Amino acid sequence: MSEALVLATTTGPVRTLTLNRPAALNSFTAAMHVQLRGALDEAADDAAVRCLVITGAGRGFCAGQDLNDPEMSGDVEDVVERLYKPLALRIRSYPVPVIAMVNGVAAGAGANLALGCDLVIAARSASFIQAFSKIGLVPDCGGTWLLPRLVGRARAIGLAMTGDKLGAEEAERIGMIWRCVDDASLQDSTLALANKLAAMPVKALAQTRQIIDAAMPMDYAAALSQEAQVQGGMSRAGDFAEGVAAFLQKRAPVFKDR
Ligand code: T3D
Repeated sequence: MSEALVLATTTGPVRTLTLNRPAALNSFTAAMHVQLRGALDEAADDAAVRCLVITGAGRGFCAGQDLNDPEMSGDVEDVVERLYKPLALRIRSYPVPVIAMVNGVAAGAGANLALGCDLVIAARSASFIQAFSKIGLVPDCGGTWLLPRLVGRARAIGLAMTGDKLGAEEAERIGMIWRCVDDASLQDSTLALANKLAAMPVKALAQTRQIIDAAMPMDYAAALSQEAQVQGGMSRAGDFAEGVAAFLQKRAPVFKDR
């Protein structure tokens, strides 16, 4: 049997995927990419999963590409195109909300994997490093798109050029991540957030992500038109009827769409 490089656990409606190469700070090999892709597909196909959490085993979240992996000496453009790009796109179009639970250092593609998730919750001891510049590369796994949108051009350029470590507290302060919490409460805080999202109309949450991203290059009128069109679709789905009925009947809603 092949080594479990990605562990999947389920707690109610929440599926947690744990990158599992702790001795190398969960850095990516081609094999780990394949297992992560399989685990993402499996969770997406499981109607009982209503929120996904991605985290790392041991003291790190993910140190990006494994610099010892034989893929490194191959065609790097092909590796990025074939492995990192589909991963980044998959998370950005996932059918349910995706939370990065950053338990430790997130470097290179590992940092941008986290930043591409819908919500990033990090332990106070965790950190983010755009490590690419230190080894003569440029940010990938979505970093060039994500960073300026999250923190503005000045900070994006500063972080990407210096490759300096940014602590979780500062990452929260500058709006790069959703929350920084005490290490001891990371798991509980994440599960509470994941359960909260899982109980919401997750189809509408996934659509919210889609249209916020799509609106980035649009003018105001185009964004308003997009909202009208997608709102029309959402209003015909079951969750809308349930949400309104629950409100009028003064009861808790039970959302099912995905
Ligand atoms: O195909 C392509 O390459 C294109 C794709 C590129 C995407 C990228 O992600 S490029 C960026 C790759 N990542 C890095 O450059 C980060 C390298 N790692 C570090 O700079 C440091 O490890 C950290 C700052 C992340 C953490 O430092 P520290 O002092 O807490 O830990 P450490 O001692 O450096 O690492 C612990 C172990 O993990 C160590 O192994 P050892 O000596 O105990 O056997 C170290 O070699 C290993 N490790 C950490 N990062 C990687 C790694 N092994 C392989 N690849 C890594 N990226």
